[in-house]
Amino acid sequence: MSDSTTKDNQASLNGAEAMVKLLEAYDVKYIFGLCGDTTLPFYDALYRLDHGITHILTRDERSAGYMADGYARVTGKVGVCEGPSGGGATYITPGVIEANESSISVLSITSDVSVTSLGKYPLTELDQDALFKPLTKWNGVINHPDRLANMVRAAFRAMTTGRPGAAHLGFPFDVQKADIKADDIWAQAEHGTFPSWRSGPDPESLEAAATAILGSSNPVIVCGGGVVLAGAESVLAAIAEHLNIVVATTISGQGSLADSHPNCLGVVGSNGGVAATREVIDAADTVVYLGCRAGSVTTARRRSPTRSARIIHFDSDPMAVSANYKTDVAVIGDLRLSLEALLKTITESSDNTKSDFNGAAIVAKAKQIKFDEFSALAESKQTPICPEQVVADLNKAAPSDAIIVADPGTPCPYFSAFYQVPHAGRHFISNRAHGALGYSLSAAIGVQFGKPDNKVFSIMGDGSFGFTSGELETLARYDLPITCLVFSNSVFGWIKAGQKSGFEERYYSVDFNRTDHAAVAAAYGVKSWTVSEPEKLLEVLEEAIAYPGPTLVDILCQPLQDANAPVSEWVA
Ligand SMILES: Cc1ncc(C[n+]2csc(CCOP(=O)(O)OP(=O)(O)O)c2C)c(N)n1
Ligand SMILES: [Mg+2]
Repeated sequence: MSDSTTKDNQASLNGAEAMVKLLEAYDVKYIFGLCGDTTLPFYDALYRLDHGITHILTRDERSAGYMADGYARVTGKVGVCEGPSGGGATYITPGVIEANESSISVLSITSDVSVTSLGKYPLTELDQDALFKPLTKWNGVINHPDRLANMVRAAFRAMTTGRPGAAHLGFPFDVQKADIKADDIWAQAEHGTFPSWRSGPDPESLEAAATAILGSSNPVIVCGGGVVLAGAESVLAAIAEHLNIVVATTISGQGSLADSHPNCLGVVGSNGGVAATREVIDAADTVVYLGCRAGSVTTARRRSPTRSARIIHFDSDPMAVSANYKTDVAVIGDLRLSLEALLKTITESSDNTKSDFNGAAIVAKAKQIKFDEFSALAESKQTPICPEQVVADLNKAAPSDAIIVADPGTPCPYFSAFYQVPHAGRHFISNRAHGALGYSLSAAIGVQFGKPDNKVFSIMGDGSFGFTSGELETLARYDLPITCLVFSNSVFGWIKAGQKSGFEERYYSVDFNRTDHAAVAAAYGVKSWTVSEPEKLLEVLEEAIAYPGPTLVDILCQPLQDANAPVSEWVA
């Protein structure tokens, strides 16, 4: 890059170069994206400058968004994706909205037609401002070079402070080529990670929460994604142990406490919850939500907990509190700061007689019932292979540092309910905001770039495979040692299960042909296996995990509508 030093020393640089320098200043290490005409100056700046950023070429902008999301979830750094004007901008949107609704900091940059050509019908013209407005926490098209640096800083500030979220910057072709003053290139560095600029709770609300919890007879904690997001796992464990209280989670809240922790009840709600764990929530006189929206799936459409339970809700976003349940005590603030303050308050409380809520015993009883039923099926060796066996065998074969990325369909409820991770932290990821099929492979790729030393799995249904198979090329090109599992059942099984349970088995437009997923993977250069015999599964999984490159295991599986799925409602 011979001219990069010369350019770096100039008093002005062009817009594309300024963007690269700003991203570098925010310590961005990866950009996931796909090229286009209006992006040429930006790519040229990435080519010429010396910046320490690696561009990961994807095969679809949807994947770029999901990769940035997966990367951000495991690193706590802002994930960056990019695509071109028009089709690239419209294709990148699913990852942006998924990240935004999941409180994950993802910056999407889409190039745009020149500001001066607007209204003259240039190819790919699109009102990007309007498109991204409902999908992001903050968005804007950089319509003047003088606004560039400030808008980039605003995007990072918005993404990482308060409730984290996604941002979009439209980047017109002529602004990429326009002159920018070098002295405007600076970053507020702490906005490269999230959550940043944490703020603590009102001490009075905290006192009220502590008093309400200690005054309960049968309280439970339900954690959403906020605990892991805030890095509050160890203080939560200390609270759980001090109070011996039951800790349940939502699907997104997995990892708040290790699955092996005696107080960890596991996932509750209509997807991933089972009757035995739901009973624990229904029996609670107080439910303490931590960083949780208490939405339709978590609460089984507002039936669990019951309306009579007292609700205490901790969240950094006041809009999530009291959205579904009248709330007795709201504690608004960063989860880690709030829980640290709560721990201090309850350990200093004189009312220590009430600080044993018998949680470990309640959890042990419910889990015994849940896993007795699960193990019988997992060990049944029935054909087609039942999802229980897939979870159990992977749990046996996978290393304990594994990170599982699961698509909707069979993977999400089964892995949420039954896969046991012996550590707290981000070991399970699923796209719970919109649940779009085809998320997991790309998100797993982003995860692997963020956590190069962890074993990463993408678990998908065959419907999801159809959405994402092009990205097997990316997997092969970067030679990432991710193992993909496909639940092959030749059906959009989740929907068929809904037709079975709610529409008297009037099966309509849900079945499709079997694809030889292993052959498709092999064609992309991914080592693959097909498994139809239950006795072979564990051995193949072990072989796939030991293989140093990308692998895929295609499993002929019991269709979801016939399985004993941990799902109580098929319509969320
Ligand atoms: C993009 C998108 N379109 C439609 C849906 C609705 N949907 C939810 S689950 C599901 C079926 C999933 O099928 P598959 O991936 O084969 O998994 P299975 O249920 O068969 O295990 C569908 C169509 C969705 N979640 N995302
Ligand atoms: Mg299927």
